Parts: sequence; C-alpha cells; structure tokens
Amino acid sequence: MKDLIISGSTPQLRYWVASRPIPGEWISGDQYLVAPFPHGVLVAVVDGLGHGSKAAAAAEAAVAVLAEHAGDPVESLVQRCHVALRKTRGAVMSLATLNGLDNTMSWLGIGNVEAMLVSSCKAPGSSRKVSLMLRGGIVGDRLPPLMTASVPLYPDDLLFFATDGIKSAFIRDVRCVEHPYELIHQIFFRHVRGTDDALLLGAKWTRDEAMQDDMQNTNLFPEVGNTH
Ligand SMILES: [Mn+2]
Repeated sequence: MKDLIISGSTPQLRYWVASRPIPGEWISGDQYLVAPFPHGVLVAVVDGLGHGSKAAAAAEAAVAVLAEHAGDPVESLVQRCHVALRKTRGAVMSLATLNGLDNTMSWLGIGNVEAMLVSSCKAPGSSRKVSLMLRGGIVGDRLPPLMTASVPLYPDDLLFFATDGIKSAFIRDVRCVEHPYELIHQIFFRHVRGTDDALLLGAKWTRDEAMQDDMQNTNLFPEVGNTH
C-alpha cells in the first residue's frame, strides 16, 4: 500500500502526499499544490465540494490559480481563487507560504482543511504544535474576513494538512519524527473515513538549498496533485 504515497521536494521542502478518492470515483476532488518561488514555497490543499468530476474541476481551477501566483500573499491568493471559482461548485482550502528569507510561515484556512505545524524533535525546549485557525466559508461562494496568521519556522519543522476525508482525531497522532514517511502512511490508513475523498499531506521544512539524493519524483516545478 505504500505506493499510494507520493513524495517530492523543492529546494526548501520535502513532502509526502497520501490520497484516495471516495470509493466508486476515479478522480478526487481533494488536490494539492507544492509550488516553489524565489526564497520560498507555497503549499496548498484544496477540497472541491462534494466529490467526482465537478469537485475535481473546482479544485483544479483553484490549484491552477495558486500555481500561477505562488509567490503572492496568501490573502490575495484566496481572493483570486474566489473569483476563479465562482462558476464552479466552490471549494474549501488551506494554504501556507513558507518564506526562507525570514523563516516564517503565513497561513490561512477557509473551510475545514485542517493544518498543523509541529516543531522539529531537535528544537530546544518542549515540542510545539500549532493548529491553523480555520474560518467558515466556501471559496467561490462566500468568504469570511481573511486573517492570515504568521508563525516562525525552524529547520526540520513538520507541516501537516488533512481534508475532512481524514478524521480529526489524526491530530492526536501527529508528532515530531525524523522521517515523516512512516508517520504519514500510518496516519492516513488509521484515520481515512472511506466516505469522502481524502488527502493527507506532510512536509518537512529543510530550508537547506542542498537537494536530497534519495527522493523520488524530484521536481522543481509546481506539482499538481490529481488522484486517479
Ligand atoms: Mn471532503
């Protein structure tokens, strides 16, 4: 089952994605984007409303906008998606911009794609877990006031995103680990609901410009997730 997880990296981030459409569908409305830009990377997870091809179309429209404007502030990315998704079913999404110049992350969540930052096991002091504050709304239909939060980033910090096809209890199992692959695999199969599309993304902020050699699917260009 491990081949359901795909991995990739940018100069500053390694990431792993586990996803599966609702049984009976071949395309998922849950999609992701990891898009590097100079000195940073945008990570987004989008859940198109419902499931099937119309949900996927909404998610794809959002991902296309995000890929095109990856370095923009997160509020403006959400605004752009809101306009682009008006003719679609709409979507919920969480997105984070990780900035390598000042080592901060700006993140924003509309709807219920949960996101969590977990500090590196090597970080001094107690392990830090920070959840993204989500605000109700549907991108393409009605937006809440957009309030971006900013948090400091340290090398080897971990970031997790999960759509509502993953039970919220997944948060209990999120912890700092040296190699997130096994953890992501474990969390996905323990908490996947099976009654909706599901996507879990885990990422490690490496900050290091040196590329890792052992990566599969290494790709410096925006990578769009489209689960078949
Ligand atoms: Mn969903």
